[in-house]
Amino acid sequence: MVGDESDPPPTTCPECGVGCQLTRGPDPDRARGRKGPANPDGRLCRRGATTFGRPPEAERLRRPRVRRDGELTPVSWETAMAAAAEGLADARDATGPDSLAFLGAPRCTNEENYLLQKLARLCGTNNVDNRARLCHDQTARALADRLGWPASTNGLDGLRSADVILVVGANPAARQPVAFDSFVRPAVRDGATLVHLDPVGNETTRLADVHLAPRPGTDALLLDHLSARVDARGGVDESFVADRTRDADRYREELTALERGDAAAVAGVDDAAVDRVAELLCERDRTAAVVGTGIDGQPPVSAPDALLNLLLLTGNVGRPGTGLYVFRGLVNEQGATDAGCVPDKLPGHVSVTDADARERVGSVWGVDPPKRPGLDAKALVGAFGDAVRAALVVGENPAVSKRPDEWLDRRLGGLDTLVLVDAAETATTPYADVVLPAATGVEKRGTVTNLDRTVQRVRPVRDPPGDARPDFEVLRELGSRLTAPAQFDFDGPDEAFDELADVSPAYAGLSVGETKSSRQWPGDAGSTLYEDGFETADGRARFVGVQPPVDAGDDDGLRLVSVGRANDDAATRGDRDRVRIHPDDAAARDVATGETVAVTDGETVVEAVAETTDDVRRGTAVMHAAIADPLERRGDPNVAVRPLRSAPATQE
Ligand SMILES: Nc1nc2c(c(=O)[nH]1)N[C@H]1C(S)=C(S)[C@@H](COP(=O)(O)OP(=O)(O)OC[C@H]3O[C@@H](n4cnc5c(=O)[nH]c(N)nc54)[C@H](O)[C@@H]3O)O[C@H]1N2
Ligand SMILES: Nc1nc2c(c(=O)[nH]1)N[C@H]1C(S)=C(S)[C@@H](COP(=O)(O)OP(=O)(O)OC[C@H]3O[C@@H](n4cnc5c(=O)[nH]c(N)nc54)[C@H](O)[C@@H]3O)O[C@H]1N2
Ligand code: SF4
Ligand SMILES: [Mo]
Repeated sequence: MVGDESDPPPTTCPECGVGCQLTRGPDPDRARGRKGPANPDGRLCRRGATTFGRPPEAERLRRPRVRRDGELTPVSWETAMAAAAEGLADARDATGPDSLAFLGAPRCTNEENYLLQKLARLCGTNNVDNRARLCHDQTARALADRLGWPASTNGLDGLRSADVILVVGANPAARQPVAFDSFVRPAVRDGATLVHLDPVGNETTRLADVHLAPRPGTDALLLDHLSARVDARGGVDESFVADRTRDADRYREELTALERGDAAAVAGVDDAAVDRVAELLCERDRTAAVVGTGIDGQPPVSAPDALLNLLLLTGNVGRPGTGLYVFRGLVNEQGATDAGCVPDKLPGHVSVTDADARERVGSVWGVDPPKRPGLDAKALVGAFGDAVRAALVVGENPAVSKRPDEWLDRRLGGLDTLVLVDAAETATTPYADVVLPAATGVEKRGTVTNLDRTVQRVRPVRDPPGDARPDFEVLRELGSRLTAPAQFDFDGPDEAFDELADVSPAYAGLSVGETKSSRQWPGDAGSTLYEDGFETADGRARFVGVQPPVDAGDDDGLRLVSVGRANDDAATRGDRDRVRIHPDDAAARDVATGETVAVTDGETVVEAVAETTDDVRRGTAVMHAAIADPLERRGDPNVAVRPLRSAPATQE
């Protein structure tokens, strides 16, 4: 039971990776902001203020259910847990540990994530992942491989002392609004220059001094081009490059081979504007970069690597006011990875192939974790019904996907056992064999780690509805049923955190006491990482080569850009239902603002309301992920937009 004290202690907003502090106010439906490291003014955004209503009370799951004769039937916790454990154990015994999949949980605490991956590994598999991670995968990999840690290099407060802030493929003004308003906006007010690099103008662009709108997918080329300009202008920080990096010579040789002007033409940006940004980078002392989902996921090209090259070339890593910020999405996306919910990494980002690391973890766990990396979230769902026979899904909704419905139906329906732990009914529930009702982030205890590595307390500010329980309890119970009970004999989250800090190099020495309510990892560094050296074998950061050439795309079609997330329950209809195109493209297609149009990849047709706007670069069509998803299934980035009135009648 949660006490009724008039000023309850604060908890961390469960809605996004910024990690604002909040508490219950006099109005039970509205959260009240409390000062914290990420919201120093105690501010909340609309989404945070309304978190108590998410998911809506009426949609909350209250009872455990088990499928009987085809129907999900309410049962006791004991019956549900027995069924869940039996389903997972049966698959493991019949087809081996790698026939299990563990998916989740960026919505869950560090302690819950720690338990989830420990459960997977003590069951004998590294098949544990979460899909939110994959949206920032290239950025995280670039950071980990080249600097040391897959996380923002600096604390949010560092943005206040930046001279130039480069926002790439992100819309923090709308998606991480309190971080934007508390750190970016004041920096700009004090004279910092905001450069927005995005094919679409959005809320963030409104504050920007320069907007570079490259063709989607050409960022790496544009960023390499910027580096070439900086080098040509003499803007390279030669002593930083000489003392702290390696492989710069080869990179700079490749830069000189880039054709002037050509790169700008392929990226479709004004060459003079590129020059202006290069000049800024040369003249100003401190540049920080903020990235979102828009520059990730374009293999074989890695735009984050090109961005990191640019920052290293200009000496913009390892000092306050510089660095690379990964503006993560979900509340504990950073912490889920840190805690080891990754198929190839143990807690603290050490490789499962590292024998010493396995042994160190094994000495605490009683057995060594498996050495073969598991499958990632995408591959796991792809193996459902084949190699994977049973899955535990904690706070994820894999039925929302870019894959065709029939494919998903076959995958999700092909499992022998699907155990779902969620706070609400989702599109995945109809496939579940066991459904366990979860408490949400405002109803449980533990810690979460935000987008600048700050570990903060989560405290229950109300009771969960019905029989819903914190994921921690569910995972502890499953762990003791499926593995050595002593390994899951935790008193509560604090004991699990201590074990996490014990086995994890990142968290080593970190403790988050009741009084000291936030700490940044790694425990021995300040908020700025790499001031004295990089966490690499030789302490230096490596340059990688100029990225391979990109295909600028087909000039006849419109290149589809999807923004937002399919699962954003806060998106307004106006946001969700429209397609935005440039006025010239609209005129060429005889499309007017406000009219209903068909957007098609040649196979799937999606109806949307047209909006013509200069915010969108020529040759692109911008849609919300909620309706754009079906158009992305074929992997062809081009779509046609035509007025519905001239669409051919469907055949009878
Ligand atoms: N209100 C609200 N806030 C949220 C969420 C929510 O559901 N609602 N979800 C949270 C989550 S989970 C996430 S992951 C974050 C997402 O946060 P963001 O990543 O900031 O989300 P988007 O608004 O989709 O911004 C992506 C940007 O990338 C741009 N882009 C697309 N392709 C390219 C390209 O090739 N190059 C470049 N440079 N840019 C490109 C798009 O035009 C778009 O402006 O938001 C978080 N915040
Ligand atoms: N096709 C497609 N795929 C996408 C995206 C897209 O736009 N389209 N977006 C990508 C992005 S950016 C993200 S972040 C992911 C998001 O994908 P998911 O994480 O799968 O989706 P969400 O709807 O954000 O959250 C899943 C569930 O968590 C539950 N939940 C909330 N709090 C708790 C809790 O404390 N415990 C438990 N057990 N459950 C809880 C909610 O009820 C919700 O049903 O999807 C990625 N994949
Ligand atoms: S910015 Fe994010 S963490 Fe802060 S109140 Fe808004 S949703 Fe919550
Ligand atoms: Mo996300």
